[in-house]
Amino acid sequence: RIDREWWKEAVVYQIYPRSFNDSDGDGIGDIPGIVEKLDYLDYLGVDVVWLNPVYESPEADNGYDVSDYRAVMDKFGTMADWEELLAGLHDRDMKLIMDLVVNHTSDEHEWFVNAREDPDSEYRDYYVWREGEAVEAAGTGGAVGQRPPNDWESFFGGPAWTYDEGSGEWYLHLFHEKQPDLNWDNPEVRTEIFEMMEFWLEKGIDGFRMDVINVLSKPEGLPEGEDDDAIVRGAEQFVNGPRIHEFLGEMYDRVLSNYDVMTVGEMVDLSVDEAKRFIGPHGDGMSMAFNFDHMRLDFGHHGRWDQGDWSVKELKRTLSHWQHGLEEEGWNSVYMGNHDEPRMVSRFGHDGQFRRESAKLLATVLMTLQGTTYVYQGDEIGMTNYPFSSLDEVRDVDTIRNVEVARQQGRFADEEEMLELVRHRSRDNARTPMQWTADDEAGFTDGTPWIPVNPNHTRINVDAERGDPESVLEYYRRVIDLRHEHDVLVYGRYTLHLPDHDCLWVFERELESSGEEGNDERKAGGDLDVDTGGADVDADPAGSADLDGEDGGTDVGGDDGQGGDAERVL
Ligand code: ISL
Repeated sequence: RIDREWWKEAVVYQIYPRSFNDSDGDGIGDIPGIVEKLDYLDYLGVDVVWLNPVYESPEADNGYDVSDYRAVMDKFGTMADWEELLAGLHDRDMKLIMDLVVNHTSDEHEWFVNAREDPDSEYRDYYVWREGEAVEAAGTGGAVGQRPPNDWESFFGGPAWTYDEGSGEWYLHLFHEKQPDLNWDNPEVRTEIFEMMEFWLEKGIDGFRMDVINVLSKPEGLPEGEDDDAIVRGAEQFVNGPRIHEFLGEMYDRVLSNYDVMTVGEMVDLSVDEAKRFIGPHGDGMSMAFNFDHMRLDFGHHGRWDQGDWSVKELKRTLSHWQHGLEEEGWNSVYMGNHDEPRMVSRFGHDGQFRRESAKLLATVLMTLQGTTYVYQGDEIGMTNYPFSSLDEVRDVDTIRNVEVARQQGRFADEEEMLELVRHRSRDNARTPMQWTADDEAGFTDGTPWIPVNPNHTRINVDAERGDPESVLEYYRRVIDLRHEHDVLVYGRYTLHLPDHDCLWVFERELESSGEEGNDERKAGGDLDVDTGGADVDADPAGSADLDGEDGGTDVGGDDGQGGDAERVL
């Protein structure tokens, strides 16, 4: 029996508002700009929009440093604009999920401003403050200095602690120093966050994408890092920390369980077994999680800021591991790129001669695996990495900091080697403006964009793709439709064939008919040609050749000529 949920059947489209569409010519995308493109989203056929943070923020980390959770950032528009966006999506039968960034706030949030100014304030304990350790500062003739309270590192490079002159204590920040970590052990903090979530849920949103949600709980005593292979020093101490399930369980009981919403937790360093403690029947009520295993395949010896090789075999092994792992329990989030990763066609495909083909192939992977599918803006037209020729073109703090760390470690033979890494790894590859047209600035803005537009926008843009049956965009539309038409693509069991083959990734999806009344369109056959041995994946003859590709193997629907009542895809 199919355990149906609307969010399992959804195709989610991720919008990075800064880079989507600028309506007022200030060079920064905005909410009215998104509203202008609602018909485009409708045409694409997606069901849910995940909006990256649009809250008030000084933007040390492009909105992941929130200074007011209940206000929309001026540059992005007003609350009225946001309400228009929500209504516009709902009118078109689409849903909206918001980014929930609650591991940290901005240091300009009033809680932190109070906490820093007045150590006796009730807000002090909203954050994590500790005294440093006294040390003999080398070469200073015996003067005593201080080292941070422990050796944890920030994800953006350098120590996870910043010293506060005023109070003589240090505060914890797993990310930028302008992103102090909240103290989730404090019940007041939890209540504040839960009330804030209710504020947005009462406005009618349909769920949350939860930023780094599995690092909220820090162990008592904040022990030093022990694992030399950890993603950052100390990670094994705060990833899935001691009270994490208690906190998320409380969030579910007090808030989320009262609404019909979807939640997707972004979880660093997550394994299949750990995932089941967050999602599924034995979890904390969360719908699904983003894991990073396939995003780490191309890490090098020094981790993320080092380029390694990946292979198709490893990719299919990794994704198959998650497909099987969450088959009975839990639910996958299927994604191959987002605002923190390089462009998927450049990373897992080919962004030169075979760009179109590989973008379509990757779209096929996204739409035919089990799980909820996520499409990052621009991937639907096969946007590529940016050809950085100087660090001046980089805006991202993560890139700038980590390049600096690698430079200090003497890891670059020359500038070109550094730029080569940036061209592969920088988050800014995915943050260049959406390419709407071949015009100046790709039709993104009438002004000067906050980050350069990819020069290939003259070739790769929505205008050029729209209506061209060979285009990546039209392919996305068809394959999204196909997924919507066939339960087997959403719920069907996944079986991998030829696991050891170096370049073929062959898998099967299979679903027994649910046998429910009035559900005929979900059963086998439907309006599809049945098992004619090849180009029968699309009822629309004009489109079928394209979906099928050149190997003629795809086959959706049918009783397989054996009289069974099942849907099957190979
Ligand atoms: O891109 C990375 C930087 O090292 C990732 O490790 C990333 O920081 C991690 O995936 C968490 O990402 C999320 O939280 C960050 C924010 O910068 C990212 O944009 C967000 O997706 C801090 O809020």
